[in-house]
Amino acid sequence: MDKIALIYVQFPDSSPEIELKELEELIRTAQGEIALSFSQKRNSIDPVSVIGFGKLEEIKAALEINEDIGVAIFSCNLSSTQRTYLKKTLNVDILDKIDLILNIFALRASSAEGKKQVELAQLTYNLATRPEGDFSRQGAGIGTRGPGETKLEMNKRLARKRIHFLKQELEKIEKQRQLTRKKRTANDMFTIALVGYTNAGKSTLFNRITSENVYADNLLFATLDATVRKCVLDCGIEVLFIDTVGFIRDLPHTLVNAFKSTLEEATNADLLLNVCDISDEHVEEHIAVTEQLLAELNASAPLIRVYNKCDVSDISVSNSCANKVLFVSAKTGQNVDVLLDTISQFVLQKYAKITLKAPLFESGILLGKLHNYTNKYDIEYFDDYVLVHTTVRKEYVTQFTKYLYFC
Ligand SMILES: Nc1nc2c(ncn2[C@@H]2O[C@H](COP(=O)(O)OP(=O)(O)O)[C@@H](O)[C@H]2O)c(=O)[nH]1
Ligand SMILES: [Mg+2]
Repeated sequence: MDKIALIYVQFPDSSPEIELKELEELIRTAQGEIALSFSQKRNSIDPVSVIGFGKLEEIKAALEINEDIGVAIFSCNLSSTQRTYLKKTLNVDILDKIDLILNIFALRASSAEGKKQVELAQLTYNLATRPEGDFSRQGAGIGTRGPGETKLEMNKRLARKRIHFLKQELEKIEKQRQLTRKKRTANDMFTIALVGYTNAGKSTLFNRITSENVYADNLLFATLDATVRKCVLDCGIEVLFIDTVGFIRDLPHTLVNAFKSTLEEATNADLLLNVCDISDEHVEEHIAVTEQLLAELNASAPLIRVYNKCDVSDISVSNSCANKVLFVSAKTGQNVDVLLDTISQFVLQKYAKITLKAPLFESGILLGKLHNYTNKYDIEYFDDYVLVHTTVRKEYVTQFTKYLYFC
């Protein structure tokens, strides 16, 4: 965890409560810990000191006492001049909200394309907002994370070349994608992605669902990626749950492509849970934005709207929409069982219970083949044949036509 000083700048039209909550969530997601927090009301940003020279002195003094804080995050966008001055005065790394968001994307980008998108966005933003001397620092902590192979000593000239290269590469990938759509591999598990705005409660719901249905080898997944966990549903089928970064309020337009790359797992999911915060007055707008972007990304999986935080809301949302609607509380656990039942029903629609019959001498071949699709089956031995009871995705049933005894 990197220790952070958060500096929130409040303008006359700000909604401090919501904005601060979101910043805190973003910092947590970026694996940072807020050690000090400052807030300053301004009508406009000072072109040099951002928050005023007096306030800056106060922060400087506090940072001198708290030597373990290495990063200051400002809630407003910073120019090159401001960064230079702030860094010189405060003597810590200076980041703004966009840097923070890009850091999170860098952490989450997993595909080659996603990494390139994020690197492109980072380089473009850095070029526009950083002085030459403070240009490129790639490392492990907040503010220094990058997804690509960016050289440590990169300067602006190299950055422009790299941006040109990345754009060309991304164009190629885009053309390629139009030719080949991702094919499902045989042993792909059913995946369920939690999407929606930050602060809607995705991670809380993710933890509630996956900790109550923990699977023994979850640790394996946990070490690989804390945002993917394997569970066994009550219906007996193994599934993967994926937590996503989530939509960020007022996401700058320049980051949209990089943001989309963080949703790539979601676009391949078999089922989407659009987690919404029912206590947020903008909930309907959030739903619309989320579902529209998913459509743009060709995420064709069925979607369940999950209205979360029903413990703190007495709004009765109309059930008129065509999609399935569920009211839950990730915090108290209310209705989470109903949600899991609904998920099970979706999953079961995709799977078939089958019984296979093979002569004893062929049972090895049959099981070998079955292992490509599932590790869960019951086997009954008879004098000269075996019966194998199992569950596979419906589209694979035809692979076993020869042995099909009961379906
Ligand atoms: N009252 C209430 N608060 C919740 C509920 N679910 C999540 N929260 C809170 O909402 C905040 C954001 O939750 P989080 O899971 O981090 O949201 P995410 O950004 O969507 O992953 C946290 O402070 C949670 O404690 C809920 O069902 N009821
Ligand atoms: Mg989260």
